Amino acid sequence: MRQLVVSDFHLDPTEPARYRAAMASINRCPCDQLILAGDIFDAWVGDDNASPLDEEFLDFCGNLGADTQFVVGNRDFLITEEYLAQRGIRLVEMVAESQLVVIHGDELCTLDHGYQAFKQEVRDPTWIAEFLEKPLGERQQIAQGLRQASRETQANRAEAIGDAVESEVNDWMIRFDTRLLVHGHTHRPAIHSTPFGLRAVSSDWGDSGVGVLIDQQDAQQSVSLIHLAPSAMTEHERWNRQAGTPEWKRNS
Ligand SMILES: [Mn+2]
Repeated sequence: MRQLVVSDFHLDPTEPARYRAAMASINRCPCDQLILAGDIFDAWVGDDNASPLDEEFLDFCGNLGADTQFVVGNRDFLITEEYLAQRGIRLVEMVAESQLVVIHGDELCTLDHGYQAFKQEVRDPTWIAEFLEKPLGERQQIAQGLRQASRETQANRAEAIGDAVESEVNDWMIRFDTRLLVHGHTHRPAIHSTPFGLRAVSSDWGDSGVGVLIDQQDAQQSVSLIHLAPSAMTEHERWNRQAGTPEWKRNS
């Protein structure tokens, strides 16, 4: 069983070439299951605003392997379960399997107080219902304002504020009793060895990016960083663990 986790494409219909690059890149890494870990789209102001490119990309993902899953990010949390189901994709809050937990990753960035307060506000069902009732043009305008504000905040804040907080990582691994936590959001691809297991982070994307590949064989689990581009796939780092043992070993 090979599961590929990718995130943070930040796709935007004004850049059609990036959709093609994303699909060609994903095609480079055959897998049994694709997990889209959030911020696939740079903005999602309602399913009624989906572009033909958005639909083509989602149809492609939904037709890959079995049970493609979509974990929402902070940019595309308004995408709906019904809309994704029509494209063969299952919307999930997170992937929580015994051997693997996948989240978008913003949950771990608890030093980013401004963002966490904003998240609480916009995830409120009343806020969502009111927002979706607004005309499309107004929703697009609001989203554009929020993106601009987010760019300015990110440019002006300390590096550490946008990263995962170690104690949160530990808490998540203990809470889900997992040895492998995978996420995106921070745009800092790496595999970190932590006291409770591995934390693997996927990248954001330009024409290429870094995904996380989890390979589950009978008695062994492996995880690696996979650099994916339309023309090539390169494995960067691989860790293995024997079933029933807590310890990960780095192989390459
Ligand atoms: Mn994000």
